[in-house]
Amino acid sequence: MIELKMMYNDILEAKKRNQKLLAVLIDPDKIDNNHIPEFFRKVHQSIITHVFVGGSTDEEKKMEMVVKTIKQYTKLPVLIFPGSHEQITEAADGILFLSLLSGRNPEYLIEQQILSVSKLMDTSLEIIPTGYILIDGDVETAVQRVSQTKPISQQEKTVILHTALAGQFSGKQLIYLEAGSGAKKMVKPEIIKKVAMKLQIPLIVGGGIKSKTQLNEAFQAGADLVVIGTAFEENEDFFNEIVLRNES
Ligand code: 1GP
Repeated sequence: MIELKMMYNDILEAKKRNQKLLAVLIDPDKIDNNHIPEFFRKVHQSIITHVFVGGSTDEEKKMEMVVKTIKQYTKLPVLIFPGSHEQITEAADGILFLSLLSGRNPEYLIEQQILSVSKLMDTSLEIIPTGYILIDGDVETAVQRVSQTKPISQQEKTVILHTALAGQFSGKQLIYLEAGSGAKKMVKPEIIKKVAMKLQIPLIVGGGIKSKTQLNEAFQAGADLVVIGTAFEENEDFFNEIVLRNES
């Protein structure tokens, strides 16, 4: 079978054109299915380009239902961002196939990946190998609790850079610098810049980004795609604030 990597190619093309991408992260545990149509009306009025769905946990097993509903209301690419293999659903367009490179827990480096193969081997989901790097956002995040790994301190800039490059050299197609959902501090722009200057593959940045100024800082520092979840959950008017691109 010839593998068509359409979504990944679009991300690469956007990077070449320096066109910045923005994903809304939807946590199936936190969204009410009935609210999805209204939520997407706002998404479509904003500069959102991608929809990520997932969370560290999916306690009510709502992932598939939420993704199916989202697919009814948007043509934006929907990628799952799973906290475990149990969250994988074919209803999405693709999956960020994550390895938690900042941690030393084999469960999230390879075990969950092996457990997901029975669902993924015959799937039409586009699989995008992603190096996931948890960085200290000044609060204990769900990723930290669930994965039982420690984030890398924002002081350890060289370790962060080398972890990202080790991911690229191992064949990851994306690197995700993650301060964790609800982080008090986003990944510092100087860290984003240091990684972006050396990395050749697209760079995703997320966690704790709550204002248009922070969003622009992340983009200017070199993030190709920014992920925002909590700020939209807490205030959907934020979609209006980010309608226009180059305004701070
Ligand atoms: C979490 O990076 C995402 O995986 C988004 O974080 O919820 O803090 O925006 P926030």
